[in-house]
Amino acid sequence: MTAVLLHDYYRSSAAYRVRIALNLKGIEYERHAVNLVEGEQRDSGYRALNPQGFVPMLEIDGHHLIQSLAIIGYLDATRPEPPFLPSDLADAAHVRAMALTVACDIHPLNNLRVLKYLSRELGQPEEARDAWYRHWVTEGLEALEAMAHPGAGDFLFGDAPTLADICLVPQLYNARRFAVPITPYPTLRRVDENCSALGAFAEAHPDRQEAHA
Ligand SMILES: N[C@@H](CCC(=O)N[C@@H](CS)C(=O)NCC(=O)O)C(=O)O
Repeated sequence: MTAVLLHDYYRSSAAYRVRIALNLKGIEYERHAVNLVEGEQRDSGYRALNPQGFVPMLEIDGHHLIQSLAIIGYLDATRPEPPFLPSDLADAAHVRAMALTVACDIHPLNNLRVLKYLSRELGQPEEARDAWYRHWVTEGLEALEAMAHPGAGDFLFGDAPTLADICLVPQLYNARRFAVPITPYPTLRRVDENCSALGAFAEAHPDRQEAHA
């Protein structure tokens, strides 16, 4: 069988999601580090396969897959165990809503290229850029804490990790990295701790990646 190859960057939270998903499914993979700081994502060879020039990109089953949630959806559809969504459709919609709160409403406002645009093109000082970052993370995490509260068990929904946890853990890693307080979110912190106790999450952590690139 052809090797599974993940194009990623150790600190990319979108790539971190895919590392967790691959580990939870027990899929062995190799890593190709794309150094975002050095602009390797803009190389023409890479962009020919991924026109957005982002990580992650996953080579699997003869495909080049992009967009972390699309990749994770493919993994869940082709390798159903353990499932990333509950079987009840309304519960699954709730788990997806929590995942999308992170992936669509927090992360896109705060990733590197957006922060760079604020500084370079819009001439915003560092304090304004940091305030922007904190504002959107805080607003998103507050909502997520409220969404999680009724259905959370050991994880954001029930007692097994789902797509929502796969998105939560990298986002909290980012929040800590940029010194956004997370003490107001007891459910999110407890779930994050439970996730981190699992090998699949722990081994996906940026500090555990061999090449820090
Ligand atoms: N929605 C995309 C987001 C991917 C994304 O923003 N990746 C960032 C790293 S977290 C990236 O590659 N940035 C490269 C750049 O800004 O040039 C996904 O979920 O895969």
